[in-house]
Parts: sequence; structure tokens; C-alpha cells
Amino acid sequence: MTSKSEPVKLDTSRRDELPEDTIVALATPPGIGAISVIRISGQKSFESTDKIFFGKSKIINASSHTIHYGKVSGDGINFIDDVLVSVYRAPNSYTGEDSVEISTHGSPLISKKIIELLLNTDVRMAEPGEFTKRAFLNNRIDLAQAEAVADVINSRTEASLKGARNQLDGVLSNKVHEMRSSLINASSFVELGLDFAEEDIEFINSNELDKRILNIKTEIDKLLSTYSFGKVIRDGVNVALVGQPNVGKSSILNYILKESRAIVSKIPGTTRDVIREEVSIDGILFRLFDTAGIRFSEEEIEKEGILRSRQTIKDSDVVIFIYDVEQKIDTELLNEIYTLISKDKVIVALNKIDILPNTMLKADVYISALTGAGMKELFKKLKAQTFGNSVYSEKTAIVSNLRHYNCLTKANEYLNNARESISNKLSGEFISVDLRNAENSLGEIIGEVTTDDILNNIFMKFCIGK
Ligand SMILES: Nc1nc2c(ncn2[C@@H]2O[C@H](COP(=O)(O)OP(=O)(O)OP(=O)(O)O)[C@@H](O)[C@H]2O)c(=O)[nH]1
Ligand SMILES: [Mg+2]
Repeated sequence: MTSKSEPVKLDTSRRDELPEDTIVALATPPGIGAISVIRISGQKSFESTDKIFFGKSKIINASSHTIHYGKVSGDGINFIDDVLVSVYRAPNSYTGEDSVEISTHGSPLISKKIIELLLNTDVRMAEPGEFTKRAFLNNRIDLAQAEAVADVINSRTEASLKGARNQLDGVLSNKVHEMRSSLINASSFVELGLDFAEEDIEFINSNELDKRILNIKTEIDKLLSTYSFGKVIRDGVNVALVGQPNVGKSSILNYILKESRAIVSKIPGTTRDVIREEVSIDGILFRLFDTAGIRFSEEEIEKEGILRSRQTIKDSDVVIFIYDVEQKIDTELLNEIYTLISKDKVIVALNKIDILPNTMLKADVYISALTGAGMKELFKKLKAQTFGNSVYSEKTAIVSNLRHYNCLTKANEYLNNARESISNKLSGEFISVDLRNAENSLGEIIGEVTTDDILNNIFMKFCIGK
């Protein structure tokens, strides 16, 4: 049982202190490109731009969402480049502040010089994620949505992009808001009861209160159960190809990648280093690890390789244990694998069935890296392994972020405490504290409740310019 906890003190006034300074950063990747975009945001955006921009009219007089052609110069004589300036007036910009985007020719030298000029005006360099942080502070998006911005940028498969978009569109946030409102509603009755404790009036009876808390808990549990799926679509799946030497691990890797990535040879002990490659199967990112065949070896390099194979097994989400029709299954090795990773995460694959098609040997899948037989079945198994039976529509709220998962778990614990207090007929004060804490935990997800540490942790991981 978790001990009865003190309310967590959190800063709920994040939006009182809005940033005053104006920031600048390159928003496009550093390097040569067709164009580069420099982003400026803050109160002095227009004024500062006007100091270096020479066009038909002043940016400070421009209306929102207009584009202006002109030249950039430090002294009005020597021009650095001709540019397009896009103007966004508060609150209708990404950050919610007055913002400017300067599109230049895509030379790193040009953008560097323009940023230097701007830094000589009333502007400072942006910190990582600071534009998005401002969007959050100005209520343009909530915290879960801000985190989704990073996920959208980082997503490399269809599924991860969809998941991140779903979060950016506020599907998770709406769900959390909903649960939090129900909770606030329920706890307001308890608090009302505390205010009128002298008169002994009950504003909500214990059964009703417990029922409401249970309903919220059910919703939280539902969300928590999406995490394994959410994590898979966001981060991908680590799959280790493991087995004795020569069973065809590298051949299977090559077959899946459709290229001759790893050296294949009939000499056992070919692969020494762990080879890592990524592949998208039906929109899901699979990170494949081809490992050194595991056997007893005295040879230094091979021994190290085998050590690494074992570590890879520990770190993976799924292990494909491979053996082939020419040698018996190494049950000793398989049992060892079961000590490194849970049994239900292991797929046993029998390879080289082209040599012996009608085998009675036992396996989960029967494949041939040579002919490709059984590979579809292997992919099916892999997907089943990672998703279980979960089916989610695009409208379903999905948890894919560990921070959110932890907040939900915390909220759940507080609700458990509250229910226990109810069943033990403890005073409303105890119940109220736990309900408050649960509210705060849910609030942390969307940033209704937050600390500087939480914010720094999140935005530190962004790139500069986002
Ligand atoms: N007939 C047949 N031969 C295969 C198949 N898969 C692999 N081989 C052969 O088996 C031998 C070993 O293949 P590898 O892919 O190097 O095996 P490995 O498991 O990576 O071996 P190590 O790296 O030494 O642990 C090679 O000669 C392959 O051509 C298959 O499905 N059918
Ligand atoms: Mg190999």
C-alpha cells in the first residue's frame, strides 16, 4: 500500500509570467538547401526585422499573414541577400507572439550573417524547443501536444506519424481533460462536505463517490493498456536474430532488408559484431539486430561477439530464435534465452526448409532465407507479438510517452488510496488529499500543473529553432 501522501506542491501559474525577450533561430536544417528559414518570435520581432530589412514598406506596419520581398543589410548599403519576410501577428502565430519568418537562399553563410545582424538588435538566440515552449506558455497548445510536436518531427514511419499527429490533434489531451473534470467534480463534493463538517451534511454518499472514482480509474486503466502499443508505434520494436552459428541469421536479415547487408558464409562464426538495421514493415519500425552465433568458443573475438549477443537479447522486445533443418534444436541455448527474456517474447523459427520441406521439427514459423518461404508468416508473428490483440482506431487516445504513462500510474495510485479511505470510512480530508493529488497527476500530462523541471526536461530534447 502506498502511504497517505501530502499534496504535491506544484506551480499552477505558469502562464502568469510570459517571456518578454525576442528570440531568433534557424528553423531549417543547417547546411545547403534551396532555401533557409530564420524564425523570430517575441515583442520586438517586427522592430528588429525592420532594422535589417529593406523592402517597399516597414514590417511593423504589415498585416498578419502577409509576405514581403526585400533585401537584408546591416548598413543599408551592402546587401547580404534578397529575402521574403512572412509576418504573423499575435496571437495568430505558432508561438502566439508577434513572429517573423525570413526565407533566404539556402546558404549556411547567409543565414549565419542574418542571424548575427539580428543578434545585434534586441534579439537573443533561442534555446532548444523555445518556440514550442512559448506556444505552450501562450496557451496555443498544451503540454502533451507540445511533446507531440517533437514526435511528429522525429517520426519515421507511417504509424509513428499517425500516432504523433493524433496526440498533436489533442485526442489524448481531450481524454485527460475529460477524466480530470470528472475527478474535480467528484472531489468538489467531498470538499464541500469538509466545509460543512460541523453540520454533518453529506453532499455525496460513499457509494456514489466510490463509483465515480472507479469509473475514472477504469478510463485510466484503459489508457495505460494502450502504452505497449503506443510505445511500439512511437519508438519501434527491437528484434534480435539469435541462434547457433550458421543457422542463417544473417541470411534472414539480408532477406528482410532486401540487400546483402551482412556477410553470409558457410563457415560457422561469420558474424562477430552486432549488426543493427532498421526496416519498416506495414508502417511499423522494426530495428533488427543480427548477432554472433552462440556456441562455446575459446577465440577472443568470437567470445566477445557472443557476449554481445546475450546483451542484445536482454535489450530486445522480441527475439527470433533460429535453428535449421540440418541441426537439432539447441534446447540448452533456448532455455538460456528464456532466462534473459520472457518466454512469450521469443519466436522460434526453423530455417532452411527448402532443404527439407516436410519436416516434423517443431517451431512457431517455418522459413527459408533462400527462397523467402514462410517470411510473410514470420512478419505476421512479429506483428502479433508486438501488438497482441489490440485494435485501435485513429480516434482512440493512445499513450506513447513514458512521462504520461507515469503520471497516469501515479493518478491511479492516488485513486486507489482514496477508495481505500472510503472503504475504511476515513475522514473526508484523507479522501480529498488523494483526489487532489490524482487531479494534479492528470494535470501534469497536459501541463495544467507543471514545474520548471518538467518543462526543461521536455523542451531540452527539442532542436533549436523548433
Ligand atoms: N539452403 C539454404 N541455405 C541457407 C539458408 N539460410 C542460410 N543458408 C546458408 O547457411 C549458411 C550460413 O548462413 P548465415 O546467414 O551466414 O548464418 P548465420 O546464422 O548468420 O551464421 P553466423 O554468423 O556464423 O552465426 C550460408 O551458407 C547460407 O547461404 C536457407 O534458408 N536455405
Ligand atoms: Mg551471421
